[in-house]
Amino acid sequence: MPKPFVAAVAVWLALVGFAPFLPAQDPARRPPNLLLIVADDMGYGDLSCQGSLQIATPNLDRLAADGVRCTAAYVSGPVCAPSRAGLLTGRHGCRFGFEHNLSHPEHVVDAFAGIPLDEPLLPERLHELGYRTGLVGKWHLGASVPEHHPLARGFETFFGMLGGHHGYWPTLEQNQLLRGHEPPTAIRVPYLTDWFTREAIDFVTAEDARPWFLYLAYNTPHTPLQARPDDLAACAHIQNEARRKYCAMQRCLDRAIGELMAALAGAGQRENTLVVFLSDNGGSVEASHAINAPLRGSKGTFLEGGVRVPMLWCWPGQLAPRVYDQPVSALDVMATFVTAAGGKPPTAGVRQARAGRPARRGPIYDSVDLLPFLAGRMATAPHEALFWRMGLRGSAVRVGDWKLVRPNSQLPQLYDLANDLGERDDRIAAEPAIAADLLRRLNAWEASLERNPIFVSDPVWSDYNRRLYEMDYALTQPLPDEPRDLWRMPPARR
Ligand SMILES: [Ca+2]
Repeated sequence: MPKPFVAAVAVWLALVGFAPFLPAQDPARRPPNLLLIVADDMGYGDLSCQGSLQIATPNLDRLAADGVRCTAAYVSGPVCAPSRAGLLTGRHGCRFGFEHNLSHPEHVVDAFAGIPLDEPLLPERLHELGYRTGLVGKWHLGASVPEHHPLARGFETFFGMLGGHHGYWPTLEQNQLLRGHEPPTAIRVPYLTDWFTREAIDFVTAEDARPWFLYLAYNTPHTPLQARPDDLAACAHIQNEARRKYCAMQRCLDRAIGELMAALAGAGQRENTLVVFLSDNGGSVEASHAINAPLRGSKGTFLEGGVRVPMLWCWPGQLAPRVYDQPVSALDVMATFVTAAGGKPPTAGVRQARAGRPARRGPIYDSVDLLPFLAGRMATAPHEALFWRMGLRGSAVRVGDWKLVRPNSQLPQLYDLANDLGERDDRIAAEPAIAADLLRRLNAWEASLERNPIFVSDPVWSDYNRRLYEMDYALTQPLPDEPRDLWRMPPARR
């Protein structure tokens, strides 16, 4: 059959609405499916490919072995909501006032308790590029006005919860789950991690010719610590009860991801799907007994254990397996996905024109397309500097191997990550010029932010945060049957 005729028929079929029945496009030209899997509060050291001796994660290890494992991947916030706000916009949440964990005190204007509505989200960008877009799991990016709902922000389908946490054994009487805007009418799968996986499998195997983007935002292994009995039994050797539950939840998550990957392969989509896996912030050492070893710190701090997370990129045939050590950011997911989808993301670091604002006062993006770096076509570092701030907790900056941490509860600290990954040797007195340069950069970055925080979290977190910095951390992996309590927290001062 002559090619022009085939093309004409294809155009005609598309015009009259038969696009779903078109034969599969050439895989080399069809944009990839994009699967973004986010774990919640997972410790840097809680995968076996990251050194865990207590938790076997064969399925995540396989993604790592078949793809790129980033050892210096950062999130833009040390807690859930600001990290996710950066992830889905490609902009540091501080730039648009979203720098604390989402709360909605009485005096806050409803529309301020979420991502400002003039910030386009990744699913909106991908939807415009012809993608089918879905969210399964945790939203936590605003629910106080209808315009904050995931279905109003670029997702065609949503199953999950609008808030920041959820019990793992939902009942019809007790759950905060929604399918779209409606509560579920049946408990489809008893354990929530498995239910989300079931929904994700349905999404990725649905009959639809369009490429898809799925944001699979598990709340696992965030508290409450509630595990399946079979996973608990498999972790019976772990002596601390909280740690045992956490490890069991982690075991379940790994198995779930294996099931999802098998479904993807069964649908013939594995080769044409770019999978990214990361945690939204560091492990919560106090609440969950997560392990961030060899990093010091916890969720909530700007120490490495708070903001450096496991991150895996897997795209068979496009990304050769390797370990990548340059600093990268979850902020980069936006530009990487939009570019892979055939779009053009805003250039990082350059003010953009936006309706109602002159370009000189327009938004700055922080998102860099990582594929040339991860594929080895570019050898330079994707970022010159990385910044963090939560007004009530402090701020930090990393340039090269140097990192300045400015917790509100303590004096500034300077660490040489090349020689001191555990951040135990404060070099601020020995290296005043480096400290001054980093402080200058941090101040300049703060001066570039467009807004003050549009809401703040409860001040009670400030004292909690002090204790997180004063806590003793285990910087080595616990043995499988470790008997010591590695998770002691200093007392509150009140
Ligand atoms: Ca989290």
